[in-house]
Amino acid sequence: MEFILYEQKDEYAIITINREKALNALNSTVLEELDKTIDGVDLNVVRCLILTGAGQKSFVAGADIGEMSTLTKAEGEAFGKKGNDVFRKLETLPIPVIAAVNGFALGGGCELSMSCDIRICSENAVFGQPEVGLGITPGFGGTQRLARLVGAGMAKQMIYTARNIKADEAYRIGLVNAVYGAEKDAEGNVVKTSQEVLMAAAEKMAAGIAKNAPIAVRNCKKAINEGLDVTMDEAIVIEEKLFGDCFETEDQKYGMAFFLDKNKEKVKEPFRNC
Ligand code: DAK
Repeated sequence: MEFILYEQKDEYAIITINREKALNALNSTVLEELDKTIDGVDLNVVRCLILTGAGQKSFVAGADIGEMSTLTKAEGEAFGKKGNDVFRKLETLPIPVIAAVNGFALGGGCELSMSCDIRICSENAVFGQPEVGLGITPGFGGTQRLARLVGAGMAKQMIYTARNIKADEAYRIGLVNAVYGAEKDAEGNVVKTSQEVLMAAAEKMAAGIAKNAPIAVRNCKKAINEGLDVTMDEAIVIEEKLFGDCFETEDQKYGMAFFLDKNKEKVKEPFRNC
């Protein structure tokens, strides 16, 4: 792969968009490689994914403006479909995906982070949908996912004004769950950069998710995603079915038996994905 790094660490894995010279902007090759990488994730082993960008400066600074600038209407549509398909694949992937946003998340970069289940960021992160300043609308689901995440009013403001927001504001409006700063010693020297602190937090969260019963976690993702698209009455039925689906699994039997077991000396065994 030219632009994607993939590292599997026990039961979670890290996908890094590695096109640092262009601030990890998404061209066709990046999108194709990302698609192939997601297809290659071994879902029998990997229980959580982290998605990040290479370098200290940028998660993804958007779709590649150079490549887009000469597209015809038909090519623009094809490019949009390529992006939308891979973003939707991430969103509906059975396992959770954490976006670790280390810098610019603009346009397609903000949209990519929003197709992940959870967003956390470093203190230098910048989010925005600058498309109307380029003469286009957000094309990778930005108008839809941003409105669902932060509400229509705030999404409209961000999209119509094309104004970028910093990490603290992204946190305040609920676009990210946490912001991580650099770790400093008593003299104020940086011991760990904000990106290192961010990645450590992302890995800790991924490992924590991976420790939980995999079928239950997957069913939670499905229930939340599918439930948000339907009425509450329908959503509750979706939840009921996925709740019922957990019963008779080895993990449900073991998880409950462990809780009921009064022998507190016992160490909880890992869930086995069955
Ligand atoms: N595309 C291509 N190259 C980019 C890029 C991008 N989005 N962003 C940065 N780069 C490149 C720069 O051209 C520069 O390359 P060299 O000149 O060194 O060769 C290098 O990365 C470093 O960037 P800067 O020199 O500009 O770095 P600064 O620190 O000065 O500024 C910046 C950083 C992030 C503020 C600035 O680079 C910037 O404003 N970048 C563009 C951000 C942006 O507007 N992003 C949104 C793109 S629009 C569609 C589907 C989806 C979309 C559209 C259509 N369809 C359905 C068809 C999505 C659209 C977008 O994402």
